[in-house]
Amino acid sequence: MNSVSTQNIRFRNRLLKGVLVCVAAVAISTGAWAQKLNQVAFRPESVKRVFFDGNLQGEKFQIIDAASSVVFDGELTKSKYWPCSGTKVCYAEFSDLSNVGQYNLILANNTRSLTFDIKGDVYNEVGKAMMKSFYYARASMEIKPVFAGKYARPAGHPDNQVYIHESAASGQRPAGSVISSPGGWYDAGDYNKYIVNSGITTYTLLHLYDLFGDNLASFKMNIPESGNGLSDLLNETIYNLRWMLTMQDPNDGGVYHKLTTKNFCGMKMPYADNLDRYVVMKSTAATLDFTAVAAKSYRILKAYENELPGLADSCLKAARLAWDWSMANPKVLYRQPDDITTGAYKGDQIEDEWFWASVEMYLATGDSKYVSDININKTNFMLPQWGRVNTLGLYSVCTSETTNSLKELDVKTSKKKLIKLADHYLETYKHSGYRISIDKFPWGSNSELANQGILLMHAYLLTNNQDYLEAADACVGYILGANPLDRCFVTGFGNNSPMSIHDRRSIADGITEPIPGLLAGGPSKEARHDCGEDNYQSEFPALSYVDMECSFATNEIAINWNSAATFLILGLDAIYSSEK
Ligand code: 9MR
Repeated sequence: MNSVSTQNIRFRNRLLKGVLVCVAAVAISTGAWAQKLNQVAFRPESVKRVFFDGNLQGEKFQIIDAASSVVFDGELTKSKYWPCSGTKVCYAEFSDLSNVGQYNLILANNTRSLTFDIKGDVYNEVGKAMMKSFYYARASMEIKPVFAGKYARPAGHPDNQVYIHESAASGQRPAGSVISSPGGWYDAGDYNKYIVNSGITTYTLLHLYDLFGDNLASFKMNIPESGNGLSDLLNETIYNLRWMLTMQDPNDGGVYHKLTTKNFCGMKMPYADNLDRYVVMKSTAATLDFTAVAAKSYRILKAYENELPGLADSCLKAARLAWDWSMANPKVLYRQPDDITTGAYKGDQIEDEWFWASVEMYLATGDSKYVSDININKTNFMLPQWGRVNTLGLYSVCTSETTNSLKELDVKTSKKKLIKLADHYLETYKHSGYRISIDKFPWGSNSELANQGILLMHAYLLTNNQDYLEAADACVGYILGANPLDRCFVTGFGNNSPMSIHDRRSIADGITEPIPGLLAGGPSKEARHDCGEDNYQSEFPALSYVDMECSFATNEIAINWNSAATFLILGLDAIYSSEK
């Protein structure tokens, strides 16, 4: 920490007079050049930056604690243009300041002052709320006041009478016949349930537990299963896993791509949507994603045979059956039937699903037949997203306890590949005006960023290089408010978070505040027709966001997005806690 000189004390005394006035002014300042920072609180170990208008470059700043002592003095960096926002930005950095407390930051010219907190349990608090959001999204179950307070609601979508759609018809299950497929989470702002997206979501949460189980063993979040001896992270994830298992046709092992109404329902509460629901077409992508998740579940849940009798074995059995179906149907691509208009989650390229499933089957069984076609060296690994999943397999390989005995998968090369992918994002982070690893803004850009954070965190775990950890942590700062929109993207946190998310429950429940702990998709230029171009005030991708219910392109929520941010924030919490 910088030392406090006499000169600085004089400087502080001059500025202190203006502190209270400035703090009040800042609270109402929402101008384009207001400071941007994590609006919730920094963790003591976090990278701590406050971003300002580039014209302020080089200005001196001081940080004053609650006892009015100057605890840090520094200088704003040189300003730099960030093409994603079309703005020049500079920042105050005070990462070395690590004592818990409330502080004021004051600029030398006395034009700006702001308060911020450093709090030990802040990541745990936000991460827990983000994980709890999955409980609120449970289908087929009443959400009770004792667990949900004002967000309690009657059960919706029992899904015990689901029709086999024509596209999914088979000998034993002809079109129009009925199956039961209750439970699971609603995908997003809509009430449908999609295996592909459930796949990456469930894996992400299972993998979080896999890596940080010691820290998360006693994780509690007041849900019906709390206190049953298992971490609530597992309890909640298993709610969706059990639904996924019902999506497999036991007659042949194939897995339905989705369970859905024919069209999106109106903006109503779950119990008010009584449209018929169908399972639609078995696809290889869905079946392979299912295989990977079921195999990973087996590995994790076999330690809990007493608490969950038979579940791990059922998962392995289901995984084998799904694998066999995929071998017999290696490239059945999802094609949206003409009478269905809900989310497609389709892709034409499924080598990455094959990679992921192969690796997870190998790790679950030790049988090398599953990886005989794998060539790590020749595989082009991609940042994870629902349609790009090979790096999920790479995570499992690089962090598996059995890693040293893997002969078929070259673990050394696997680690090199992971680090190479992470280096791309680390470089972007280092050179970015906003000190952030994202420079492209697809639909769900906040989740893209959270997945970059997860990748960077893995690189840190493999190398112990603090640069990766810092870049991962910057992703949390951005999500909590250190972004050009001055927006904390998690509902219920910060002083400027989304109030009008595209989420049927939050729209229809008559409660002003949206369900807490939900990550808004974030800026993107991909589908700006949703609210009409005129509502988007900027052509710059990082500013292309609107807090309006109509904005499914930028203000929707989704389980895969929430799981990525949950991993990032709870993972960092675990790393920081264990480094103490
Ligand atoms: O997250 C999905 C995004 O990558 C796609 O570009 C987009 C259009 O196909 O769909 C997004 O997923 C939506 C899904 O199709 C239906 N439920 C809501 C999801 C989030 O918008």
